[in-house]
Amino acid sequence: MSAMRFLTAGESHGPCLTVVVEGLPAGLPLQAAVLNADLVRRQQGHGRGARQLIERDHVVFEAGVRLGVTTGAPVALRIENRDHASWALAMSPEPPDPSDDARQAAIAERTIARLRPGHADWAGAVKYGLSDVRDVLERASARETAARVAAGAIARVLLRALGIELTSHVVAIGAAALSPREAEAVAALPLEALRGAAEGSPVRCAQPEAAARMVAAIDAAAAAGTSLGGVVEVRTGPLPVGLGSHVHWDRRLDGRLAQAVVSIQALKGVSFGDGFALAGRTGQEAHDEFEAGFGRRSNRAGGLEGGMTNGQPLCLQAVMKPISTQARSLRGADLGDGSAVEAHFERADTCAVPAAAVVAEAMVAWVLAEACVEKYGGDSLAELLAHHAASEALVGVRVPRPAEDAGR
Ligand code: EPS
Repeated sequence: MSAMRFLTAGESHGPCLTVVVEGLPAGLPLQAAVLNADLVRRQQGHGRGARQLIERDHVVFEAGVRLGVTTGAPVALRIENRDHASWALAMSPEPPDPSDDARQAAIAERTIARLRPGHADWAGAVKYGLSDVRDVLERASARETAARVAAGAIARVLLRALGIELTSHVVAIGAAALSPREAEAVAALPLEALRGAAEGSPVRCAQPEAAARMVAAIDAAAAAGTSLGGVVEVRTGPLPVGLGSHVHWDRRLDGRLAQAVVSIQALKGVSFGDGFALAGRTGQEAHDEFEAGFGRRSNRAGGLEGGMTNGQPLCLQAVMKPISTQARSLRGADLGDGSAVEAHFERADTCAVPAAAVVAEAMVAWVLAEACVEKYGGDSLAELLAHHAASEALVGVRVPRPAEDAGR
């Protein structure tokens, strides 16, 4: 069992999202306001739909936090779905009541049979034997990413205590991408400056000219009744050496990060450092040469070698596909008889790439915090920090081999 874990529950239009976080050290300062700041960041971004005008995401702690700090018990929290007020009849856990006309009409109005290509609709309905696609959509929805961001915000508090910072920004939306020159300028920004530039942008892009092109691309897609995906990047400050491990497939940190990030709704791929561009280079051009004192001349590896952090900043990119729910519907199929119909459309985002950057940042924070708790251990924050300090003091100290001992 991993040192820390979190579970989420909740439907997009149910009463709330619920998060249970287990394995946190006691004594970690946790305040709703700190988590809420990340929830607000996730709700931002040009191209979001009308739903974000309804929601005011904020957490309510239900367990595990007392007087501003964790107690070591599981932390439970809730994020209200304000939109539930309009869905209470159709989303009720109570069985349908044929004598209640209003409720029957509300359920019928929310029932979905027209399958959307690209969504979980078809496979989910077949897998679980469901006759209403609503039961798939409600849980497959990216609304669940609000819960992930809350868990990631807790992870960030733990990382901060260890002196680890991270942020995210948008590299491309549709065909509007950072030019090579712009990408170079962004890569040269220190983490704080990158954070500031991304936070100030309507699309979390650190280059204003590229951001303007992205906004125009989103507007054009909205006018055309379609949607856009893109590429996001998560970057950290320097990390301790040796998070993760080379010794087994499921301990490799690159694999664990990839799983966590690709599990985000609509994210399709992940790369580290120079990523896919490495394929076209020679070995001379692909690696990060050492300087005297273990420094590096470059960070093409993105901070990971052999499935472990190497002390350089982590740099991860992820691609998001265009959202499958679109005003100009694709050809779908009827769940009942397979006949060709227009795919179902309901209110959706034109582009949620800026939000996906914040969610990817949360998942990366989670995996890094989990790896830190695993490496350093400790039931309280004080213990974890003491173990971390002891471990840092040992960097560069090697275990003597028996032969060396014998020779002494
Ligand atoms: C989503 C559909 C939309 C998005 C939702 C994800 O929901 P609705 O149908 O209620 O407008 O707004 O995202 C969120 C609610 C959110 O907070 O991110 C989907 O089908 O994935």
